[in-house]
Amino acid sequence: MGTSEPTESRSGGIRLIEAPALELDADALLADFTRYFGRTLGRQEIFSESPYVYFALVYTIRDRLIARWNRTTRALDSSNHRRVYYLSLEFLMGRLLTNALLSLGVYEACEQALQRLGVSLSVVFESEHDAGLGNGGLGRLAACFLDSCATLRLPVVGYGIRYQYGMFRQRIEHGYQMEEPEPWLREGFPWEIERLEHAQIVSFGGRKEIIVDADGAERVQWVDTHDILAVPYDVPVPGYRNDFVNTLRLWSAKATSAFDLEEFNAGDYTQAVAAKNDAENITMVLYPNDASESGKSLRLRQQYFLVSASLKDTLADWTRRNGPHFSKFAEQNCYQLNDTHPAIAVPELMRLLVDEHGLDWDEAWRITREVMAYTNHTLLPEALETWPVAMLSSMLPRVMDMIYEINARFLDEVAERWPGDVERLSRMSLIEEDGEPRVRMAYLAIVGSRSINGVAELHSKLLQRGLFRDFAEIWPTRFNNKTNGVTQRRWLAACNPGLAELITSKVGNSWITDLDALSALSTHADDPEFQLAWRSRKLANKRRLARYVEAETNIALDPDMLFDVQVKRIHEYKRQLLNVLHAIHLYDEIKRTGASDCPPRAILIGGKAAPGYVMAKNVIKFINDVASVINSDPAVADRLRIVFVPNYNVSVMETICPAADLSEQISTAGKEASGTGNMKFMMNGAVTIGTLDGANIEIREAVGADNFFLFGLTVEDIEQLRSCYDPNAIIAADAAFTRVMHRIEVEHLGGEDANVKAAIVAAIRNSHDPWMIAADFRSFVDAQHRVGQAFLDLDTWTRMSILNTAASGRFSTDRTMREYNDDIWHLTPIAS
Ligand code: HTP
Repeated sequence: MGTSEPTESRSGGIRLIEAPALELDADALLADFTRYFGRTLGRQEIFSESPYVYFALVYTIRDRLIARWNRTTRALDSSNHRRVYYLSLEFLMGRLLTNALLSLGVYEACEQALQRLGVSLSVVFESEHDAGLGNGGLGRLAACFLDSCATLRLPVVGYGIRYQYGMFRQRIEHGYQMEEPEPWLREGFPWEIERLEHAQIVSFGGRKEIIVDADGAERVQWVDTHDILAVPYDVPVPGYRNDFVNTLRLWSAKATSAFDLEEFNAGDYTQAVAAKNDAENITMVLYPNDASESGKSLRLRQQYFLVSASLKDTLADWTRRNGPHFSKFAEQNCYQLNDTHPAIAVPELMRLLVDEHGLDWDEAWRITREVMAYTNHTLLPEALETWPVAMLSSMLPRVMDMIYEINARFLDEVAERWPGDVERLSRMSLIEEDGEPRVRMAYLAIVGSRSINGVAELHSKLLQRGLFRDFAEIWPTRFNNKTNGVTQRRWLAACNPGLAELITSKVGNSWITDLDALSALSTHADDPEFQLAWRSRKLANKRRLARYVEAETNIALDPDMLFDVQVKRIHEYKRQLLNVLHAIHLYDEIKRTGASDCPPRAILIGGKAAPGYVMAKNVIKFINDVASVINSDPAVADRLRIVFVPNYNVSVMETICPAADLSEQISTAGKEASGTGNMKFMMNGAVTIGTLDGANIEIREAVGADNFFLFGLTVEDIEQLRSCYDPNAIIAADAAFTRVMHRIEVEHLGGEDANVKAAIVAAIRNSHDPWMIAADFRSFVDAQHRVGQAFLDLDTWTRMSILNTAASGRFSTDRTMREYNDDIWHLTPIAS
């Protein structure tokens, strides 16, 4: 038993107090739970679905996390550990409760405690809103990184934005995507702690003024600014059973009281209130664009708001611990930029060091270049951010000065190395000059960083050969690869307890923190008894998914069908359309020949389209229209089903990925930087059908070519074919493809909306189709046929499934984070 007295300690002259330790057994949990439920929340009626049960449980758990959190913070504070700040506009955390229970090791105790009250823990989980502060892969990757860093005891702070509206909720109406706001904070977010004491001011607008300081030196000041208050909300990020808790700090925008007062004094009440709204707008909503830039000035404001508040926060922490001395700053700090979204950190750090902390340019630049590291996530041209110089100059005049100066000095360096190469200068300039001048944020990030990485081997190679070639030529050693991963705590242990328990019974539980341990499963891949158990877990997961799907869509799925799944953002390059063409092909085969050698198949597709992405929304409508024809045709009833799963998000994936037999990763080669859904599926024993793209290549290498269904053109094939690509000839030469097009064009399959149909047909038949759907049709259909044959042989299939899980060790973010740490961060894990 812990003592009931609070303990006192000191840190840098400040008195600290800590509440007595809390026990983790069912009795202690129950006592706290009932106190929170009955007293703090003032509730009596208890039932599993009650949001107050959820709240009381979170408070009970949070208390236990806070004790560990404080200890971690103190350990960090008491020594000058090197730290990493992960700057990201997105953290797609999903739900936090299951993860917290597993990390603390109180899952069973909680279950027991609640059982005594007649409450079911699994129902309580459903009360939690997803923290959907991200679009897709990029944001979820950041969340998995945090989980792994905490588990590895690495001092990494996540800095992000506390959007009031996260990713929109998707509803399907008559086959169309409808977007609804997601006010996930409305009932409160019980995990967070507001830390007003760490609020920062972020400035916009204004003008520059030259002043002469006390030493007679001229300095530039940024004055008459419009100031906004950045208020941090901290979310605990627990490591797995290691009493270590990192921080995710999310900033929320508030009007500054000074600003309000000024307006009030001027007697303009309504203006003051309007200004408050204006300020708070900054963190109102997440931009729902995945892999494309919005170009909106509010988005730039969000980026700068996050960056400025976070840098100021870290500098304040530094000076608090070290005084106003920066000679060791670069040794002890590192900022990892998650894509170019926070790239404005480069000139902002320069501004803060030079203007606010009085460093000279060279010293400030030495520091900046040492502490920044940049991760690129995509080669798609539409995702490469540029901001108009005019917009930056009026919104952030002093930051724009810094960019000009960085550029001038950088171009001098280039000119010195390649004298007279004017072409190269304009190619590499941070400012794109043709048309309206714009700042190239990726180049800014590269010039200001010591490390630049891609997210899978192929992607990193293509970056260095293509997009960033000039930069790789000057600074070859700065470029590196860090293949993405996913955390097995969420994506196997928590979401697939049945399989997790079976795995542990065979190979022990070390895989939870050492995923390579799964490789021991491969020796059991042919064991009939183990295969049977493996299949029974998969079947149970498929039943659970079938129940979910039926509740959401009214479509009944037979769990014995092959569950063929493609869930991800809807994007042309991901080729959901190719998937539908295969579905129509199967339909056509079954109708014409009976296709008696093919297993019954359920094709599940899910994902959100950016609200302004017309073609992606067309694809959703088309999928739904094709599905409604096929699903209502009695001739194929027990053979083929197509489901569009609405509102795909983190929690939905937790039900989907344990139940998948087949994982579709069918992007046009060279377009998907990595993919991470592919890894979640593999870990849960799905077999992949995929192109040689992104991390698929590494997945195939890990599991072996025999356990992966490869199809499609390679990056090189695609480059070659592009100039002579003739989809109409491809269709005409392939009888099956011709029949598929006939079903669409002549029989109007999926053609309820004529405009949608026309757009879809035009895309497939377009000889400039960047995604080359028609080029891969035949090879995809053939590979899918091989999938069907393999699935009919249950033993073969189960073996492949086991081997996929067994080979997934490399795709843990624990490995990814170790690589970041070994090559870029160089952090020392904090001792327990
Ligand atoms: C992307 C890519 C995807 C990656 C993911 C995480 C873009 N973030 N932004 N991501 O589309 O392939 O897996 O790196």
